[in-house]
Amino acid sequence: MLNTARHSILIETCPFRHMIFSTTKGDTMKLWISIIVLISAMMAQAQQNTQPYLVVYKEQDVRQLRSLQGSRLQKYLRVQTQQHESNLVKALPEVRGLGGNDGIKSLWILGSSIAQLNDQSAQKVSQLPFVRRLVSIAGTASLINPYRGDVNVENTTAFTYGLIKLGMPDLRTQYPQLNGQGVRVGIVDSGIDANHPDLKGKILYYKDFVKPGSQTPTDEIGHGTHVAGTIAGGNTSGRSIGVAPGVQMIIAKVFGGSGSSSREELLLALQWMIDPDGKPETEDGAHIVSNSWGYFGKFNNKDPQDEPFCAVLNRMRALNISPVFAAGNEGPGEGTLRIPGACPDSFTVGATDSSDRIARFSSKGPAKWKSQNTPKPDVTAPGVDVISARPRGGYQPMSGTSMAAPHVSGVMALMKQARPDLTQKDLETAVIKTSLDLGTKNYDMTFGHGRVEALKAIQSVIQSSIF
Ligand SMILES: [Ca+2]
Ligand SMILES: [Ca+2]
Repeated sequence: MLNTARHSILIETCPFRHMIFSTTKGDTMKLWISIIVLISAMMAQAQQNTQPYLVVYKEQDVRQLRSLQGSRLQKYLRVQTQQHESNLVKALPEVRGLGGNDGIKSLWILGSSIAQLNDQSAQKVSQLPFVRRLVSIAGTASLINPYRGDVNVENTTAFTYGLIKLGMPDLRTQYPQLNGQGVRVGIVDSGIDANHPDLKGKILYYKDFVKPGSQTPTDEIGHGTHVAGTIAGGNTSGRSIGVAPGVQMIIAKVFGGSGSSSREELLLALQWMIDPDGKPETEDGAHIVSNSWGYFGKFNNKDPQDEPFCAVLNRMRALNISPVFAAGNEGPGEGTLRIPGACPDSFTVGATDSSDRIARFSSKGPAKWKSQNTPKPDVTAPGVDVISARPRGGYQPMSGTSMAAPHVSGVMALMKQARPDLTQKDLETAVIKTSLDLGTKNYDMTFGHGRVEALKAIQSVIQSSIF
């Protein structure tokens, strides 16, 4: 509310004051409203010129940072980032609120903040002594759009063909207690139908990045529900659709009806998976994060350490989290991977069909970075005509590497339950070593190390034959 003194100063300094005093009270009000609208429009214009940047702070003790892992690393990064953030706001208070948001957002996992900056403020921030550099994170990423699966795909067996390929019927017989219980799997996707009979009661946390604050799980396009079904779905229909029906899911809804999202929200969603309740002292983060999205484009002008998503995946590994990513549906050409599936720290999955042939659409390696070619994908899994859950009940077939990745996330969950003492990296190594070699002998850029075998992977860690 304006007090009288301030009101009079505003009028005295207003360039339109003569007009104000020569008009009636009603006209004065209209004029003021016009001025406010004009100023708002000008401010909006200025804000439109902002773009999201990663403000990367200088690390105070690089040696200490490299020596830390797990919760100690998390604590160190949070404290350091918080200190830098308060220094940033002290030095340049105007940074807070630029671009119309509530202020800068902490991306502590990278010792960074996300800030909306215009050219002028970006220049100022980059010159602060505690800022290492600014990285633009403008742009979007999209769900890896599935192909509609064959509606005539057989639907009478007790397991989907994908689960049969992995060896799940025998696994369930030999290890009936293995269902992923006690393991937390994160899914960054289009949300979920939380009331689907095969998924009900399995959501530990849900966060809506599309409509912040919305508590009710939703999924407009069905992609996230399908992925969740392959990881955690039960068998209420009489057929098992999920690899690990006992897991608890941590759902980040980042993709709305358009299937596209800002990179900023995706970085924040990956970070949220580490500490969903916002309390670092409670260990409630995801052990595995399943991702069926990415962005496609040339990235041979940079190296992974300069790509924020690759840097986040590297930190997730240091926190003992497996980031599983779909390779992309841009095959069959070589070098067609999406980011983050192309990042060295991604556990990247291509798609096969019911005859163990590569899906034509499955993206192939290598990941062509500026100074290195990274061999990808790591493995393949069933991804053609996969039947899984559909929003509002029921089931539907979909095809894509989006459908292959959750099979692998589910297998990792079973392994984590069987051997919680092993690191995620150990479990991935076991998945690789026990996969079925396809295509040319040994590793190739089409099938990776091979098509995943759940039963063999479990046997290898339980018997510790490779550790
Ligand atoms: Ca926590
Ligand atoms: Ca091979």
